[in-house]
Amino acid sequence: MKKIALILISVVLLSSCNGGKEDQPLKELPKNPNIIFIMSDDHAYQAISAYGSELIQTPNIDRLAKEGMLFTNACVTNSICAPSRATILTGKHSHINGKIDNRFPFDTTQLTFPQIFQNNGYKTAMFGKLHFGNNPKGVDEFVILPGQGFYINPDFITNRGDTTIEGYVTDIITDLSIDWLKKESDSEAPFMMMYLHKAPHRPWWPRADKFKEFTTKTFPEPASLFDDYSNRGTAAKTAEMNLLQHMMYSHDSKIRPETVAEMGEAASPVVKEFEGSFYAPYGRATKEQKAAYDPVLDTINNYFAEHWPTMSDEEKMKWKYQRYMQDYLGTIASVDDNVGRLLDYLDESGLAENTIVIYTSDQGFYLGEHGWFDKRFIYDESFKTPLLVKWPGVIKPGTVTHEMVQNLDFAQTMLEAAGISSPEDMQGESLMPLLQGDHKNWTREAVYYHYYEYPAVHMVKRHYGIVTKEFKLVHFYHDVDEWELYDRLNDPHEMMNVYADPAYAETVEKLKQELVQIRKKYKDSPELDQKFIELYEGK
Ligand code: SGN
Ligand code: CA
Repeated sequence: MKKIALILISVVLLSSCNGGKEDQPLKELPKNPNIIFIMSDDHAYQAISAYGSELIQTPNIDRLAKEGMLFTNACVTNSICAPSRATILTGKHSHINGKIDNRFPFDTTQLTFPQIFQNNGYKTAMFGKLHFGNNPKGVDEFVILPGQGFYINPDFITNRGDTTIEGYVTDIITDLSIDWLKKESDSEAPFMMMYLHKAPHRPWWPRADKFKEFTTKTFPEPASLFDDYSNRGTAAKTAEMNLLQHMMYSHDSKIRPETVAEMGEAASPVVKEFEGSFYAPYGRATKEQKAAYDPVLDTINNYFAEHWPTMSDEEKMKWKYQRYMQDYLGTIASVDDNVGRLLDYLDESGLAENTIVIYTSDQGFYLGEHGWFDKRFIYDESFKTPLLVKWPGVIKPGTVTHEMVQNLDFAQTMLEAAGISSPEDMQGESLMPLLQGDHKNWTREAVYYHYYEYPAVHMVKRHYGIVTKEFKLVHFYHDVDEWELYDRLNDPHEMMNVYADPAYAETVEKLKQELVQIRKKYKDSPELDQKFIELYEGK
């Protein structure tokens, strides 16, 4: 608690334009800035110390906040991987770019922002996880993971064919990125590089040394770990992302299938799980790599075999939460180290001075809040996403902004920063006024959200909503017809749906009208909702 208070005080002291609408005189922008767009996969803001995390220190990611701007209300349009990436690439909502979920193909005839950079004389590259397609457009060079990719000795798709690289995925993606920067440093042209981590995506396999280090740690539990979803709707109650019920012992908590089998009848519900998948990541390791994981796996497995048969549900939940955090955060420790490596290279090479560095995630994630893992919901932990931006000479160091910004805005922001005009049909807003401290030119009051992937893994029902700094109005329109309203200022953990509370009747009325307007503005409609349901059902 004390740590958070100190961080917040220092952040407030450092930031003069925090909420206060004082404008700085606008400086002339540096010409042809380089851009490094860093995105990790499923990195919750609750796991970044610049956001006041009680779980982990991320000193390197924090450097971006110290030297630049931290956004406390950055969010996504659709909290799931491939749709988030499609929104970032096209600057359009899912219902317009067509990539509504992880299953539908991405229409590659669409214009994406890297193509625009390339057409305007930028050198471009992409390293790491894209999630879809095998030939991203607009990048001179790419080395990307097929689909989700692997943590250990991953396969890659490149412009020159497929390859497998021995080592740990987060280190490899960084090596590839730094090598490219070194190679490009003689070039006169500016660059736009996408440096995209697989980590901390499930199944969480840290590098062996981090695995060893993090399994000795104990983490504070979130207040809502044992949430019973009372005062919420059907969607929260029927989602399949509860640690106790849906997190898998073998796939997630790293109990060897043999350990589970040894427990015989007592473990029968556990045996029914998707146990074989333990060996999909681990099985890729070499003999030497396995030898580094094995002693830690032995300790975890011995503890499980001894204690699991007599554990209460409460004890199982607590144990699963600790195992989850140890592995999830262990993968993040590598992300932070590697971001540090990249920032050091920029400093040493002199590139830092004219390079914009952006750090974000494809969405947020639940770290046991509401008893959950995964994402998808419009509730804050998955709706919001980390966003930190450093731009020497333009962004005032140590600035914090609470404005509502979205991944929808990224393409237009990067293009404007580079002095390139954006296509008219992009739907975001450039964040340049915020980056430059020019608040009077930032007028957005609300953002729009729409999630589609249902029925599917984790069973989160379709919903759309409008979010302002004060309120969140949500409509679960498929399977059920339920509305939810959250008072973001008085109930920041979203434990109480006040939609039916008469005290909020006027707010509901007003927000419903605004929701109709914002859906119109972004060209979403009941007809499109229906079309996507039918497409999904194969009609
Ligand atoms: C996998 C995960 C799910 C996750 C989806 C989507 N299971 O199916 O837990 O919700 O990806 O994630 S696992 O087999 O990887 O453990 S997304 O980030 O790609 O949208
Ligand atoms: Ca993701």
